[in-house]
Amino acid sequence: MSILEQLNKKDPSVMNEQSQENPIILIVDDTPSNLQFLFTYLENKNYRVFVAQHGKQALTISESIRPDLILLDILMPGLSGFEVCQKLKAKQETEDIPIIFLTALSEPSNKVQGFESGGVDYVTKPIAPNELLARIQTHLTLRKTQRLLKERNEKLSQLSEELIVANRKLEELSFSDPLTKTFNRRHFEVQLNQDWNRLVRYPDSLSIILCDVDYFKVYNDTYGHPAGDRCLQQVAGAIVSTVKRPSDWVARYGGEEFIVVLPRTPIRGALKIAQAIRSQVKALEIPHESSSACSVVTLSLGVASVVPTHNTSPLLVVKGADTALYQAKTQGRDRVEVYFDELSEERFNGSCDLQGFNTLSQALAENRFCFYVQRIEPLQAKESNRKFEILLRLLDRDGKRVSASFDFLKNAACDSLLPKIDRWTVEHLLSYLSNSDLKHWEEGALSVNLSGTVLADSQFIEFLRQQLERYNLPPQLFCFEIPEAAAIAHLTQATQFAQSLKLLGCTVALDDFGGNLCSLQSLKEFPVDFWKIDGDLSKNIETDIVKKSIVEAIEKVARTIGIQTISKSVETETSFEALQKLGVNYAQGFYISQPQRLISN
Ligand code: GH3
Ligand code: MG
Repeated sequence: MSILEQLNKKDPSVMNEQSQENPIILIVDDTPSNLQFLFTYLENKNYRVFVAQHGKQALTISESIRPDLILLDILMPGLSGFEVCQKLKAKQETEDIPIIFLTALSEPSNKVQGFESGGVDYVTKPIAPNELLARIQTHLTLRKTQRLLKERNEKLSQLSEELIVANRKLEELSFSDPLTKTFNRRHFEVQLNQDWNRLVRYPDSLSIILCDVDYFKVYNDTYGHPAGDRCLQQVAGAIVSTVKRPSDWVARYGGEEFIVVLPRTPIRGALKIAQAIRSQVKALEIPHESSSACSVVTLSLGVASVVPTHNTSPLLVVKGADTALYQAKTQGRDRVEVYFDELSEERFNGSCDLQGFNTLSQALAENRFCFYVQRIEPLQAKESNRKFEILLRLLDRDGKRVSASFDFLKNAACDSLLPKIDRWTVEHLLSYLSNSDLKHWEEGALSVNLSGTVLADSQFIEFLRQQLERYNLPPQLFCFEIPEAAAIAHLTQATQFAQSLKLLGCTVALDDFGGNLCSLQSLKEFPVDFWKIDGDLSKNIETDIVKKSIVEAIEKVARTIGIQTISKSVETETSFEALQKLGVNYAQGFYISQPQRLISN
């Protein structure tokens, strides 16, 4: 057996005794006595030692056992130590093994050559064992440190890559809508304000297109929610591909509403783009068999344009586009309408506080409403059934009720938002009731407020019928309240609307009745079941002789024509008793009960 075989033939039991942590050293020397001496010396120092007698062997063993350090003789038959070193350094697997040259050559030029070929140190023969040991230990420690550093660097660069990816994701999340990858509602506001401020400086016009998918709710009902999601993605894709300028952008404004913002684009350009978007979406040919507008998915679009100024808010132009969109909807859908009227704060102030408009449209997009319920108490013995009025309240983003001082219905007396609120109310209330015990509610027990704008919504009655059917609820449960002022302003429409509600099986009340005394004459033939007497008439009725006479007159006419009366805002016992004496059928107000939260959603 050669010395090499003898020395490298490790007894497994001996190897196991040696800690696997102990460093491995490979000794390469063509002189057997040198090998034997160094082998014994280093093994006694607890290293795991292997030997090679020439360069080729050294390369083979290095590749298989990957030593932690190599002691390499220079002058050997075949490959010299320098050549072996270069070959080891040229391979990725062995390049970082520290190599200490062992030789009798002591010329400085030999040492330089040794370092140039990749060695880390140089020990001259005859070898002083202590010196060799010190050098071995130093280089092993250095190597260990370098390895740790390398590992840490690798980990660090991996972490920083992960961080970059995570940051990108976070950015995308905070900027974009996950479903359609367009900007989200939050970013829409930030970006719109930025564009607005930039255009104030030029100045130049800014146009907005609001796009709403027609009959999307029934699309979901027909094809399922996942198909609805895919449809929204396709529609978003078509909109994005139509707007080409780098400064143009698209955001998801609500569930199935998109907003296109076109800086430095006047109304004519915006109209062309809106028409192109409408055609592109139609060209997708997404079947929509339940749409009354077309056999494929279509959009209604509203366009508005304005030259931004310091004194105006960007919400003005959104409001204009929303008004135009509303027109597009009411005129049959699948069309583009433009808001041509002047866009000024004064114009909208009377009907809609812009801040309120924004608050409300966001709340709608995020379903931030809840229901309260207030009792309506019978005043006369013959009236036995209790009634309740459903009141809609706005919630902030933390789910807390927005203070009562923010009367969102008055703030947002905007034609374009109120129909959406009416539908939201019907759908969510019916959905809630379908999961509750109907024993609590008697016939006609639940009064639900509708806005005046509902009178112009030709689809509302059909929508209500579908919802009643969907949630399997008896129409007789509901009494819908229509504001008196809207009924007077649109008497013919209001009459038809009330008749349709009654045909469905619901009852109807006129809200705030008597606020305008002319109404008595005009509304006496209006087909409703209840007059809800204006709350102002109940206040101090016990002492105010004029109010008393008005309510008495209303009550008499009502009784004559078979309509029942409900007094609102009854706050004291004395008013309650006075109304009872006057023959009013029901009373509602803080004296009877405070509104209670009905639903938490
Ligand atoms: P209109 O023609 O008047 O616009 O009626 P519409 O049914 O399109 O509008 P409505 O506001 O009554 O209903 C919008 C529907 O959009 C209700 C909601 O379920 C659906 N929707 C909102 N967001 C998503 C969504 O992310 N995915 C899906 N599939 N549907 C959504
Ligand atoms: Mg829609």
